[in-house]
This record gives sequence, structure tokens and C-alpha cells, in this order.
Amino acid sequence: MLFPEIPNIPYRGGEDFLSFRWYNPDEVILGKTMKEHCKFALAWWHTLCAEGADMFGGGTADKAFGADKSDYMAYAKAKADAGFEIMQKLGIDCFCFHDHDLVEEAPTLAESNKRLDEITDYIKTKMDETGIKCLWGTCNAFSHKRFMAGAGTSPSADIFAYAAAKIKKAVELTVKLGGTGYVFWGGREGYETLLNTDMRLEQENLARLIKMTIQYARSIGFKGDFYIEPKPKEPSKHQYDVDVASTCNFLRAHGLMGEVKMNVEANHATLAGHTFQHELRAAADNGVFGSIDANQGDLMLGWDTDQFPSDVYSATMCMLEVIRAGGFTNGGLNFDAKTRRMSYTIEDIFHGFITGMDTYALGLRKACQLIEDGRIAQFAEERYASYKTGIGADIVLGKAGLVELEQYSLQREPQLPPSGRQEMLEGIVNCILFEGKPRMRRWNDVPPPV
Ligand code: XLS
Ligand code: CA
Ligand code: CA
Repeated sequence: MLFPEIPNIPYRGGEDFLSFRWYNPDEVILGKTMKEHCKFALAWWHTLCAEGADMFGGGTADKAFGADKSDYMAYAKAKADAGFEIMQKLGIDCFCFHDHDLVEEAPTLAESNKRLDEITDYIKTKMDETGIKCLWGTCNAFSHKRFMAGAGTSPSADIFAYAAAKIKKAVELTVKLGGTGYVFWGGREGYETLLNTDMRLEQENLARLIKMTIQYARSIGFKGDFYIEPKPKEPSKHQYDVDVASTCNFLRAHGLMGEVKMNVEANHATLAGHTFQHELRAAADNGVFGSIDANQGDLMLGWDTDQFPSDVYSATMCMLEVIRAGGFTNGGLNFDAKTRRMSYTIEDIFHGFITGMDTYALGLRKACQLIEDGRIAQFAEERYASYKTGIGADIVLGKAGLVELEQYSLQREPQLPPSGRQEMLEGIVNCILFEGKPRMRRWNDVPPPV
């Protein structure tokens, strides 16, 4: 055991440290256990690799986990040991990884692949022992300098080929570990300036690479989902997968709709100038809701801070969208999150996860209360009632065109649309969030006299 001082984290419903206050894994809510609703996962890169370096200074956290880091395999195994101990103590059933989170990249592709085979043998044994699963795998095609100008969108065909070779291996590892998803995050798939960029060819090539990957993965028995993870910027000034809507356009333009879903990250949503809820709704409405990278950004900053989530409001809206989308199938809530540079101890990692898991558990509880309360959904439904009958139904059914609508409008002046009642709805949300009970029975009930 690497962290004997850390106990298994129980649900206590109290305020003591190192226990859950809101996450009670086996409690059934809306017909499913909290564990099934949330499907939490650990991100190998942040939890086991990131040591807190930023552009002004090196790491502050010791993530050698007792190993000699120059012995790459001993170090890789120590990270795996630490990861499984953390997941077991927290009751997290899944992990996500990039190829070279698992073991340091070697000078040649062949040697790298050998290392990956060895470490995944080790990880697989631990998975069999613990029952822990792989939520998704991905390929790091952005850190090495060869990928400075992208991978699938590189101007160099040799780099495209190398990225394809690396992705082939990452897909094989995902299949070997039984992953239920494979993620494309376009790390440097974008540009710095159009002066040197053939945007059309770059995007066509990206689509080619994705198609090759799907075809190969299916040929070796991958049954899970493919996800693109939208992000508007950082490290590239402009990344092609800006947000869910532009990524859907990319998928449609290249005949990939139906083949690829979205891995929506909270921090990337806000970087794109959207709420997290907006991105989830856009994914669900386009039939591409898949998985979630649960974290949060700092709205004061313009970059990806990947913080553990603590914003209950945002988590509530997220779980509302997840439930409305029918819940997770192959996806889950992956904590793509790291402790702050000043929170450098192992206890901090546990606090990060506990706060993150409790935030989502509370969000789930509040989302269910909002659904049971029903007023918000009912209000939105009634707001569009005019499309159910009469001219509205004709519009929706395609029975009315401009001529009919002109005829209709020449006969009557429209009334103003119904009030949006945003402030009232926000008040309802606050009541449920902070009091846990409805203020009025129905949105249009008259409040009792004071
Ligand atoms: C980076 C991304 C990355 C993906 C996986 O911003 O969040 O970590 O989730 O490649
Ligand atoms: Ca992410
Ligand atoms: Ca991120």
C-alpha cells in the first residue's frame, strides 16, 4: 500500500474530512444507483503524471510514488499501483488514459510500443484483480515536438503517417484494456495563422485520419463509441473542433455523423464562450451526446485550468441534461482535473476527488428534485404551446409556407409572446438548490399572502 494514511472513503453524509457527504454510491435515485448515474473515472494524466509545473516553474508534487523515475518501467508500475489504490479507496470504477501517460515514450516507435505492451499487461492484471475498467483511451499526438504543427492536420505527410501509427497502437491498447470509448482530442489540430495554412486540406486530412481509425478499430473488434472532444483554443490559437456545433458541422461535412459522438468538457465549453449546459444540450439535440470531462475552468482566466469541479449549479444543470439525454451508455464522468500547484500532497488529490464526486452527487440529487418538482420543464413546454395547434401546428408539420403565413397575419396582429419569466425560474432553481423544497406548487400558482 502506497498511502497507508488514507482510508477507504466512506459515505457518511456528515462533514468529516475524507468521507462523502452527498455521494452514496448504492443509493437509488430515479431508478438507478448514484454510481450508475455518475460513472466516475480517473484521468491518468492529471492524477498520476501532472506534478504541477506551469510556464514559470517546475513541479511541486512528488508523483514518483516511491519509484526511481529513471527506471521507466518501475516508475510506470508505481503510477499504476498508485492509480489503482486511489480508485479503490474512492470507489471509482474507471480510468481514462493517453498512450504515454502509461509509460514514458521511447526514442523509437517500435520500442515505445514494446513498453506499452509491457505496462498494459501489468495494468490488465490489476484490472482483473480489482474489477476496475477502462472508460476510454486516447493518443497523445500533441506533446512531442514532431506534432508542433498538428498530427492529422500537419503540413508534413510523414507526421500524419506517424500520428496514424501512434493512434493505431492507442486503439489496440484501448481494445486490450476493454475500453468502452476512444477519444480524439485535437491537441494541435488547428492553426496559428491562415497565412501559412491550407484550412480545407487540413480538415479533410483530419477526417481521413478519423475514418481510418474507425475502420481499423472496428476491424479489431472495438465495439465502443468514438468521441471528439471540442475545444476552441489552447494550445493552438484556433482549434478546428471549436465547440459541439462546429464539430457537428465537421462530422456532417465528412459523412461522419452517426459514427462519432462528443466528449464534452466543462472547461472547454466555457473557453468557447458557452455554458457547459449549452454544450451538453447541443450534443443531445444533435444525437451525439457521449461522455463528459468533468472539471471546471476559472471564468476570470482565458485558459484551460482543469480544476476539480465544485460548482454545484453547473453540476446540477449538467446532470439535468444527462438525465434528459437518457443517461450514459458507454460514457461517464471523467475527472479531467488536477489539484492546484499549491495543493501538492496526496491528501489534496483525495480532497479533489471527494469534492468533485460530491459536487456531482449533489448536482444529481438537485437535478432529480428539479425534475420531480416539474415546474421548470412544464414552463418550457407551455411556452411553446402555440406550436401544438392551429397555425403553429401547420408550421411544424410543413403545411404552411410564406403565402399562408401572410394570409394568416393579414387577418390579425400578433400578441406579444408570453413572458419568459427568467427571474422566476432562477428563483425556483435557487429554492431547490438551497432549500431543497419547492416554493410554490406550480409555477403559476399565486403565492400565499404574507
Ligand atoms: C486537453 C484535453 C485532454 C483530453 C484528452 O485540454 O482536455 O486532456 O481530454 O486528450
Ligand atoms: Ca479533456
Ligand atoms: Ca482540458
